[in-house]
Amino acid sequence: MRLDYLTIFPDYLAPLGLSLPGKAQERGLIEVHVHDLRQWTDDRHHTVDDTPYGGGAGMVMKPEPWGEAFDVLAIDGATLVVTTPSGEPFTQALARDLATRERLVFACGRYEGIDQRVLDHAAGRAEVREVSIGDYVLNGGEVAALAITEAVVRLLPGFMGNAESLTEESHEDGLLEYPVYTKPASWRGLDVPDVLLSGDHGRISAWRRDQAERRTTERRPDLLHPSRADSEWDVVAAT
Ligand code: 6GU
Repeated sequence: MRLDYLTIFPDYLAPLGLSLPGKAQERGLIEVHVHDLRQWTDDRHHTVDDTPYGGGAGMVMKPEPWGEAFDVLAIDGATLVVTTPSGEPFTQALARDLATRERLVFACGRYEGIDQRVLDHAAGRAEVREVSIGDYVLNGGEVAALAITEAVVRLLPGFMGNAESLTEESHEDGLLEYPVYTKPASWRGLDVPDVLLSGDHGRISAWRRDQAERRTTERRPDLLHPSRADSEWDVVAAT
């Protein structure tokens, strides 16, 4: 898989050379290219933003540097991941989908967003996915691109040493993960639940399933009842 990153803060993406993506690069599973968007500006100040048409607060990223970047990088046929708080939610399902692509190009937005024509233009030559990593606002898309990269790269065939840990973890079965324990069996007056020391694999499985369901009910009821997660939108839509 080839990964390109377009950003005005290339240093922000330095962690790509570390830990997980770093290992994947050493193993030849991925090839990483980070690009400073300002190299595709032509004015003395390397301007990448301008005031919004129609007025309003903040600045908008200008289309021209993006267009130059897309041409030079020949994004045709790639999947363009645009990180933005107004994107579709990033999920494990989307991570699995992106892990099947040969080339991902990340466009990391800053300021109030990227001129819409950049996305409309790119849609004619690449698959454009505007993606958000959660309902909160970051200053820019770089940290989101790192998070998406890590979730995708660890799914690449041949990456993980232990394929079982991929299927057993949170979200792969639609539930949060059960609590885990290791030695010692007693620590600071706190004991590991007896069932885990019982050696009875049937009881252990049942206990873990129950714990996962309790946790999910408590912390993420939306995962168990997706339609109820929409109900607050029904109120908004009705007004
Ligand atoms: Cl992808 N970008 C920014 N700037 N903020 C976010 C985000 C992305 N996802 C959640 N908040």
